[in-house]
Amino acid sequence: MLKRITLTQFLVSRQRDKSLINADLRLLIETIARACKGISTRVTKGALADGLGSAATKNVHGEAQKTLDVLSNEILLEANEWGGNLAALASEEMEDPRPIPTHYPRGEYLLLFDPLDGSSNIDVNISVGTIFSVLRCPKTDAGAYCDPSEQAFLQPGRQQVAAGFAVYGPTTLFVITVGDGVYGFTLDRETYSYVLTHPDIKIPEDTQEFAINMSNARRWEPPVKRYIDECLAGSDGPRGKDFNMRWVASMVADVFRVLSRGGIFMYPRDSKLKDGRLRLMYEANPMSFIVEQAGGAATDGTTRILDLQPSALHQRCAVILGSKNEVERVTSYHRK
Ligand code: AFP
Repeated sequence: MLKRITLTQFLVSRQRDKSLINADLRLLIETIARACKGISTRVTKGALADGLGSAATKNVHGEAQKTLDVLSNEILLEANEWGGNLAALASEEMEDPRPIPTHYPRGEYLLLFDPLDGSSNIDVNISVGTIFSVLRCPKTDAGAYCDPSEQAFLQPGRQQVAAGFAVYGPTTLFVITVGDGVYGFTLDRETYSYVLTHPDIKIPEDTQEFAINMSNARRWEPPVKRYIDECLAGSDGPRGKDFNMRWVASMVADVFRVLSRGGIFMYPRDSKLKDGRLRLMYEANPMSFIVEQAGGAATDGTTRILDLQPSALHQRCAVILGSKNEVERVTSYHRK
């Protein structure tokens, strides 16, 4: 039986043997992974823990019910504020970045996350997840860390030093990259440690599977409509092969499927969502870093997502990512 290695052993190897990460970044990733165990436990309890529903409900103690989004956000904030490796945190659930409290030491990294992505699927028992992205806090000319304001976060995705996501599904998976490929870990619920089960994930360059919310079809721009129509035409059409479709409406689940067996995931801009739906800083950027590290591609239709210069923390962008040859085809249609 192949001896499985744990997330900690994997990170120590990246720190000690490859000098790819330092102790602070290793602690950060381990802390996020541990927080995701806590979120996984709450998600898995579901209705048993009154974890569903909106914040308007009351739990058995008559306390104001918090949604899982808010709870997940709090779990990640509390886990990450004391480590001394972060200057600030930013979350989909918080309008402004949260500087590390002054009674804790600050460090060189900026952490961004979507604490519970796909949360509209919670009540219907479909996989959800957590997405995170790590940047370095810029320094002043004097070498001091900049004030971790929103401006400090507005770096293109190619500046990321690490990214990852958890999927709370039939198994709890933790997928990361620190710049030398993509590695997937499964939470062993007997030992409660993450075990490497998907080493060096690679996305097939071709696919016959697309993921898009078809209910938006009437709003798509011509290049997207052309691409999907050609997939739907199948073997009788210009592609000469049949295509399958999947749409979980949880980005973490759709992206993990693309990592596992290829595919193209699309949330394009359209006549209603003129900037797309997904958030650049803590959904598109981390997922694009991961997809590129697995040999795939990620654009907004015309530009590599990791090259987009952000202008606002919560800005949205179009996302077309996955099997390289398909993403390049869609991007070429946008350029014609
Ligand atoms: P929620 O977190 O509001 O459920 O949105 C999930 C998401 O941001 C992303 O995970 C999905 O890919 C996408 O939105 C689903 O969007 P549609 O509901 O429009 O299909």
